[in-house]
Amino acid sequence: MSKIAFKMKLNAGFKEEYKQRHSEIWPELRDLLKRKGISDYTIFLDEETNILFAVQKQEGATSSQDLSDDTVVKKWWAYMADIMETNPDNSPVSIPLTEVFHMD
Ligand code: RM4
Repeated sequence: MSKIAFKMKLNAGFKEEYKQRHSEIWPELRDLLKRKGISDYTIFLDEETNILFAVQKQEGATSSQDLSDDTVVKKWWAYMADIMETNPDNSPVSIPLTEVFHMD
């Protein structure tokens, strides 16, 4: 089990919408992430910069951002694309972050 982190960018003014949509995350997306070994997944927002900081545990080498071939993920990314910085395929621009400290 490893822990990874990455950042994404939220369009200004969409904090509440982002929270609302995630509070109603699709069960099929949640199930897919779990099946792919992803857990303990939290996203934080820096309200000053609109940077989203995601942290998650993964059982293998697959993160939530590696699932672009999955139909459910494609639909979710298309759903979220209007309020996030995205790539041409609607995937959120995701920048891996480097762990510099950890304490159990
Ligand atoms: C985020 C982004 C990520 C997804 C989570 C559930 O806004 O779309 O790729 O894993 O939602």
